Amino acid sequence: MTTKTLMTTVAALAISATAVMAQDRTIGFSQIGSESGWRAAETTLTRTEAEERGYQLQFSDAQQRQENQIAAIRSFIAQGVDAILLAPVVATGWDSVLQEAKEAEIPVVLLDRQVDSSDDLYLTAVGSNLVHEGQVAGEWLANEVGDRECRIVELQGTTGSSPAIDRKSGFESGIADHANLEIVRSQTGDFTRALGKEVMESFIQAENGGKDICALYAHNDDMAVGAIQAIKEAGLKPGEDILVVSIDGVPDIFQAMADGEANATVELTPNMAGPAFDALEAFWADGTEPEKFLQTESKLFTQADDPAAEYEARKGLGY
Ligand code: GZL
Repeated sequence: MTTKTLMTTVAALAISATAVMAQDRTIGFSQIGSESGWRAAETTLTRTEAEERGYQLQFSDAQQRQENQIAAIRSFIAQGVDAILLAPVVATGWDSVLQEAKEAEIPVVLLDRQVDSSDDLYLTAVGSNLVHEGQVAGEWLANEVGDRECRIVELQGTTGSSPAIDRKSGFESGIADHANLEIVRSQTGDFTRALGKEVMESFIQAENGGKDICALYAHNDDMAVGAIQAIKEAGLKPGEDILVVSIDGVPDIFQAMADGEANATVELTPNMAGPAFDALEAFWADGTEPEKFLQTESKLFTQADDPAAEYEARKGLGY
Protein backbone atom coordinates (compact mmCIF):
# COMPACT_ATOMS: atom_id res chain seq x y z
CA MET A 1 0.00 0.00 0.00
CA THR A 2 1.54 3.33 -1.05
CA THR A 3 1.99 6.10 1.54
CA LYS A 4 -0.62 8.20 -0.28
CA THR A 5 -3.17 5.40 -0.14
CA LEU A 6 -2.32 4.77 3.51
CA MET A 7 -2.81 8.47 4.38
CA THR A 8 -6.12 8.55 2.52
CA THR A 9 -7.29 5.47 4.36
CA VAL A 10 -6.25 6.89 7.75
CA ALA A 11 -8.04 10.15 7.01
CA ALA A 12 -11.18 8.27 5.99
CA LEU A 13 -11.07 6.19 9.17
CA ALA A 14 -10.63 9.35 11.27
CA ILE A 15 -13.67 11.00 9.65
CA SER A 16 -15.81 7.91 10.04
CA ALA A 17 -14.71 7.54 13.68
CA THR A 18 -15.75 11.14 14.40
CA ALA A 19 -19.05 10.56 12.65
CA VAL A 20 -19.60 7.34 14.58
CA MET A 21 -18.73 9.13 17.83
CA ALA A 22 -21.23 11.89 17.03
CA GLN A 23 -23.91 9.41 15.99
CA ASP A 24 -23.55 7.74 19.41
CA ARG A 25 -24.33 11.09 21.02
CA THR A 26 -27.78 12.05 22.25
CA ILE A 27 -28.40 15.67 23.27
CA GLY A 28 -31.35 16.80 25.35
CA PHE A 29 -32.55 20.31 24.47
CA SER A 30 -34.84 22.10 26.94
CA GLN A 31 -36.18 25.00 24.86
CA ILE A 32 -38.24 27.79 26.43
CA GLY A 33 -41.02 27.69 23.84
CA SER A 34 -41.87 29.53 20.62
CA GLU A 35 -42.74 32.98 22.02
CA SER A 36 -40.88 34.89 19.32
CA GLY A 37 -39.60 34.64 15.79
CA TRP A 38 -36.08 34.69 17.15
CA ARG A 39 -36.79 31.68 19.39
CA ALA A 40 -38.23 29.77 16.44
CA ALA A 41 -35.05 30.47 14.47
CA GLU A 42 -32.89 29.29 17.34
CA THR A 43 -34.82 26.01 17.45
CA THR A 44 -34.57 25.52 13.69
CA LEU A 45 -30.84 26.18 13.64
CA THR A 46 -30.23 23.88 16.63
CA ARG A 47 -32.07 21.03 14.92
CA THR A 48 -30.13 21.61 11.69
CA GLU A 49 -26.79 21.84 13.48
CA ALA A 50 -27.46 18.63 15.44
CA GLU A 51 -28.48 16.77 12.29
CA GLU A 52 -25.38 17.93 10.39
CA ARG A 53 -23.18 16.71 13.24
CA GLY A 54 -24.96 13.37 13.50
CA TYR A 55 -26.45 13.90 16.97
CA GLN A 56 -29.77 12.52 18.17
CA LEU A 57 -31.66 15.57 19.53
CA GLN A 58 -34.32 15.04 22.21
CA PHE A 59 -36.35 18.28 22.03
CA SER A 60 -38.64 19.63 24.76
CA ASP A 61 -40.80 22.79 24.37
CA ALA A 62 -41.53 24.15 27.87
CA GLN A 63 -44.30 26.56 26.81
CA GLN A 64 -42.37 29.25 28.75
CA ARG A 65 -42.81 27.41 32.09
CA GLN A 66 -39.78 26.73 34.26
CA GLU A 67 -41.38 23.67 35.87
CA ASN A 68 -41.61 22.07 32.43
CA GLN A 69 -37.92 22.76 31.81
CA ILE A 70 -36.93 21.23 35.14
CA ALA A 71 -39.05 18.13 34.39
CA ALA A 72 -37.47 17.84 30.94
CA ILE A 73 -33.95 18.06 32.36
CA ARG A 74 -34.78 15.31 34.88
CA SER A 75 -36.10 13.19 32.04
CA PHE A 76 -32.91 13.75 30.03
CA ILE A 77 -30.86 12.71 33.09
CA ALA A 78 -32.96 9.54 33.49
CA GLN A 79 -32.42 8.77 29.78
CA GLY A 80 -28.67 9.17 30.27
CA VAL A 81 -28.19 11.72 27.48
CA ASP A 82 -24.64 12.78 26.66
CA ALA A 83 -25.29 16.52 27.13
CA ILE A 84 -28.09 18.96 27.86
CA LEU A 85 -28.78 22.30 26.15
CA LEU A 86 -30.83 24.65 28.32
CA ALA A 87 -32.31 28.02 27.35
CA PRO A 88 -33.40 29.06 30.86
CA VAL A 89 -36.71 30.94 30.85
CA VAL A 90 -35.80 32.78 34.06
CA ALA A 91 -32.49 33.34 35.89
CA THR A 92 -33.28 31.75 39.28
CA GLY A 93 -34.36 28.32 40.59
CA TRP A 94 -31.92 26.05 38.72
CA ASP A 95 -29.43 25.01 41.43
CA SER A 96 -30.92 21.63 42.39
CA VAL A 97 -31.61 20.32 38.89
CA LEU A 98 -28.22 21.49 37.62
CA GLN A 99 -26.63 19.77 40.62
CA GLU A 100 -28.46 16.56 39.63
CA ALA A 101 -27.05 16.82 36.09
CA LYS A 102 -23.58 17.40 37.50
CA GLU A 103 -23.86 14.35 39.74
CA ALA A 104 -24.93 12.33 36.69
CA GLU A 105 -21.81 13.72 34.93
CA ILE A 106 -23.91 15.18 32.11
CA PRO A 107 -22.51 18.51 30.84
CA VAL A 108 -25.04 21.35 30.56
CA VAL A 109 -24.64 24.23 28.10
CA LEU A 110 -26.79 27.35 28.56
CA LEU A 111 -28.15 29.02 25.44
CA ASP A 112 -29.06 32.72 25.03
CA ARG A 113 -29.91 33.42 28.67
CA GLN A 114 -28.00 33.25 31.95
CA VAL A 115 -28.76 31.69 35.34
CA ASP A 116 -27.89 32.90 38.85
CA SER A 117 -26.45 29.46 39.72
CA SER A 118 -22.74 28.91 40.33
CA ASP A 119 -20.89 28.46 37.04
CA ASP A 120 -19.47 25.10 38.18
CA LEU A 121 -22.97 23.75 37.55
CA TYR A 122 -22.73 24.18 33.77
CA LEU A 123 -20.00 23.63 31.15
CA THR A 124 -20.45 27.01 29.48
CA ALA A 125 -23.05 29.62 28.47
CA VAL A 126 -23.43 30.79 24.86
CA GLY A 127 -25.06 34.17 24.44
CA SER A 128 -24.81 37.84 23.66
CA ASN A 129 -23.83 40.66 26.00
CA LEU A 130 -27.41 41.54 26.94
CA VAL A 131 -26.45 44.69 28.85
CA HIS A 132 -24.48 45.93 25.84
CA GLU A 133 -27.48 45.36 23.55
CA GLY A 134 -29.63 47.58 25.76
CA GLN A 135 -26.89 50.20 25.97
CA VAL A 136 -26.51 50.31 22.16
CA ALA A 137 -30.29 50.79 21.85
CA GLY A 138 -30.26 53.61 24.42
CA GLU A 139 -27.28 55.36 22.88
CA TRP A 140 -28.86 55.16 19.42
CA LEU A 141 -32.07 56.79 20.71
CA ALA A 142 -30.15 59.51 22.56
CA ASN A 143 -28.25 60.31 19.38
CA GLU A 144 -31.42 60.25 17.30
CA VAL A 145 -33.44 62.70 19.43
CA GLY A 146 -30.60 65.11 20.24
CA ASP A 147 -31.75 67.74 22.78
CA ARG A 148 -35.48 67.14 22.20
CA GLU A 149 -37.53 66.12 25.27
CA CYS A 150 -38.31 62.42 24.79
CA ARG A 151 -40.81 60.45 26.88
CA ILE A 152 -40.03 56.76 26.40
CA VAL A 153 -42.25 53.74 26.96
CA GLU A 154 -40.57 50.36 27.51
CA LEU A 155 -41.82 46.85 26.74
CA GLN A 156 -39.82 44.51 28.95
CA GLY A 157 -39.10 40.86 28.22
CA THR A 158 -40.21 37.95 30.40
CA THR A 159 -40.15 39.00 34.06
CA GLY A 160 -37.14 37.53 35.86
CA SER A 161 -35.32 36.53 32.67
CA SER A 162 -31.71 37.65 32.24
CA PRO A 163 -32.45 39.52 28.97
CA ALA A 164 -35.26 41.49 30.62
CA ILE A 165 -33.04 42.41 33.58
CA ASP A 166 -29.90 43.17 31.57
CA ARG A 167 -31.47 44.90 28.55
CA LYS A 168 -33.31 47.22 30.94
CA SER A 169 -30.17 48.16 32.88
CA GLY A 170 -28.16 48.51 29.68
CA PHE A 171 -30.70 50.86 28.08
CA GLU A 172 -30.87 52.97 31.25
CA SER A 173 -27.09 53.34 31.20
CA GLY A 174 -27.26 54.28 27.50
CA ILE A 175 -29.58 57.23 28.23
CA ALA A 176 -28.17 58.11 31.68
CA ASP A 177 -26.24 61.16 30.45
CA HIS A 178 -29.27 62.60 28.61
CA ALA A 179 -31.67 64.30 31.05
CA ASN A 180 -34.06 65.01 28.16
CA LEU A 181 -34.77 61.27 27.79
CA GLU A 182 -37.06 59.66 30.38
CA ILE A 183 -38.70 56.24 30.64
CA VAL A 184 -42.23 57.16 31.73
CA ARG A 185 -43.89 53.71 31.51
CA SER A 186 -42.38 50.24 31.62
CA GLN A 187 -44.15 46.88 31.65
CA THR A 188 -43.52 43.30 30.50
CA GLY A 189 -44.83 42.14 27.16
CA ASP A 190 -43.34 38.67 27.82
CA PHE A 191 -41.43 38.78 24.50
CA THR A 192 -44.62 38.13 22.50
CA ARG A 193 -46.29 40.16 19.72
CA ALA A 194 -49.76 39.77 21.22
CA LEU A 195 -48.85 41.08 24.66
CA GLY A 196 -46.59 43.71 23.15
CA LYS A 197 -49.59 45.07 21.23
CA GLU A 198 -51.89 44.87 24.26
CA VAL A 199 -49.49 46.69 26.61
CA MET A 200 -48.71 49.33 23.98
CA GLU A 201 -52.44 49.99 23.66
CA SER A 202 -52.53 50.71 27.41
CA PHE A 203 -49.48 52.97 27.15
CA ILE A 204 -51.14 54.91 24.30
CA GLN A 205 -54.36 55.27 26.26
CA ALA A 206 -52.45 56.54 29.32
CA GLU A 207 -50.30 58.95 27.32
CA ASN A 208 -52.79 61.34 25.68
CA GLY A 209 -53.68 58.92 22.88
CA GLY A 210 -49.96 58.33 22.30
CA LYS A 211 -49.29 61.98 21.48
CA ASP A 212 -47.06 62.31 24.58
CA ILE A 213 -44.93 59.29 23.65
CA CYS A 214 -41.71 60.07 21.78
CA ALA A 215 -40.24 56.56 21.55
CA LEU A 216 -40.78 52.88 22.26
CA TYR A 217 -37.94 50.67 23.48
CA ALA A 218 -38.88 46.98 23.23
CA HIS A 219 -36.63 44.21 24.59
CA ASN A 220 -37.34 42.20 21.44
CA ASP A 221 -38.55 42.82 17.90
CA ASP A 222 -41.69 40.70 18.28
CA MET A 223 -43.10 42.99 20.99
CA ALA A 224 -42.13 45.98 18.82
CA VAL A 225 -44.00 44.52 15.82
CA GLY A 226 -47.09 44.06 17.99
CA ALA A 227 -46.73 47.61 19.34
CA ILE A 228 -46.39 49.02 15.82
CA GLN A 229 -49.85 47.63 15.06
CA ALA A 230 -51.23 49.36 18.16
CA ILE A 231 -49.60 52.67 17.18
CA LYS A 232 -51.15 52.49 13.69
CA GLU A 233 -54.58 51.60 15.10
CA ALA A 234 -54.32 54.72 17.29
CA GLY A 235 -53.92 56.78 14.11
CA LEU A 236 -50.25 57.56 14.71
CA LYS A 237 -47.23 56.88 12.50
CA PRO A 238 -44.77 54.36 14.01
CA GLY A 239 -41.19 55.28 13.13
CA GLU A 240 -42.15 58.97 12.91
CA ASP A 241 -44.62 60.08 15.61
CA ILE A 242 -43.23 57.35 17.89
CA LEU A 243 -39.67 56.13 17.26
CA VAL A 244 -39.25 52.35 17.59
CA VAL A 245 -36.02 50.66 18.73
CA SER A 246 -35.75 46.99 19.68
CA ILE A 247 -33.47 43.93 19.72
CA ASP A 248 -33.14 40.60 17.82
CA GLY A 249 -32.93 41.45 14.12
CA VAL A 250 -35.79 39.20 12.96
CA PRO A 251 -37.00 39.58 9.34
CA ASP A 252 -40.25 41.34 10.24
CA ILE A 253 -38.47 44.20 12.00
CA PHE A 254 -36.41 44.78 8.86
CA GLN A 255 -39.65 44.81 6.87
CA ALA A 256 -41.03 47.41 9.31
CA MET A 257 -37.82 49.45 8.95
CA ALA A 258 -38.08 49.26 5.16
CA ASP A 259 -41.66 50.55 5.49
CA GLY A 260 -40.48 53.40 7.73
CA GLU A 261 -42.40 51.99 10.70
CA ALA A 262 -39.40 51.01 12.86
CA ASN A 263 -36.08 52.79 13.28
CA ALA A 264 -33.41 50.50 14.73
CA THR A 265 -32.72 46.97 15.92
CA VAL A 266 -29.73 45.31 17.61
CA GLU A 267 -29.14 41.93 15.97
CA LEU A 268 -28.87 38.76 18.07
CA THR A 269 -27.64 35.67 16.25
CA PRO A 270 -29.99 32.67 16.57
CA ASN A 271 -27.07 30.29 16.04
CA MET A 272 -26.13 29.54 19.63
CA ALA A 273 -25.96 25.76 19.01
CA GLY A 274 -22.85 25.93 16.79
CA PRO A 275 -20.56 27.29 19.53
CA ALA A 276 -22.31 25.02 22.06
CA PHE A 277 -21.61 21.85 20.07
CA ASP A 278 -18.03 22.97 19.35
CA ALA A 279 -17.42 23.33 23.10
CA LEU A 280 -18.98 19.94 23.83
CA GLU A 281 -16.91 18.21 21.14
CA ALA A 282 -13.67 19.67 22.54
CA PHE A 283 -14.75 18.60 26.04
CA TRP A 284 -15.56 15.05 24.89
CA ALA A 285 -12.37 14.78 22.85
CA ASP A 286 -9.86 15.62 25.58
CA GLY A 287 -11.64 17.19 28.54
CA THR A 288 -11.08 20.77 27.34
CA GLU A 289 -12.89 23.12 29.70
CA PRO A 290 -14.28 26.09 27.71
CA GLU A 291 -14.58 29.66 28.97
CA LYS A 292 -17.72 29.94 31.09
CA PHE A 293 -19.21 32.51 28.70
CA LEU A 294 -18.93 32.26 24.90
CA GLN A 295 -20.12 35.65 23.65
CA THR A 296 -21.90 36.09 20.34
CA GLU A 297 -21.72 39.44 18.55
CA SER A 298 -24.39 42.14 18.55
CA LYS A 299 -24.80 44.58 15.66
CA LEU A 300 -26.92 47.73 15.33
CA PHE A 301 -29.01 48.13 12.17
CA THR A 302 -30.90 51.34 11.26
CA GLN A 303 -32.98 52.46 8.28
CA ALA A 304 -29.69 53.52 6.65
CA ASP A 305 -28.58 49.88 6.44
CA ASP A 306 -30.74 48.73 3.50
CA PRO A 307 -33.39 46.96 5.65
CA ALA A 308 -35.13 45.50 2.59
CA ALA A 309 -31.94 43.60 1.71
CA GLU A 310 -31.51 42.51 5.34
CA TYR A 311 -35.10 41.22 5.30
CA GLU A 312 -34.41 39.15 2.17
CA ALA A 313 -31.19 37.81 3.68
CA ARG A 314 -32.99 36.47 6.77
CA LYS A 315 -36.34 35.42 5.27
CA GLY A 316 -36.76 31.67 5.47
CA LEU A 317 -34.01 31.08 8.02
CA GLY A 318 -36.54 29.49 10.33
CA TYR A 319 -37.89 32.68 11.96
C1 GZL B 1 -32.20 36.83 24.27
C2 GZL B 1 -33.31 35.78 24.14
C3 GZL B 1 -34.65 36.45 23.97
C4 GZL B 1 -34.88 37.06 22.59
C5 GZL B 1 -36.37 36.97 22.49
O1 GZL B 1 -30.94 36.22 24.39
O2 GZL B 1 -33.33 34.99 25.33
O3 GZL B 1 -35.69 35.47 24.13
O4 GZL B 1 -34.41 38.39 22.48
C6 GZL B 1 -36.64 35.59 23.05
O5 GZL B 1 -36.90 37.13 21.18
O6 GZL B 1 -37.94 35.46 23.52
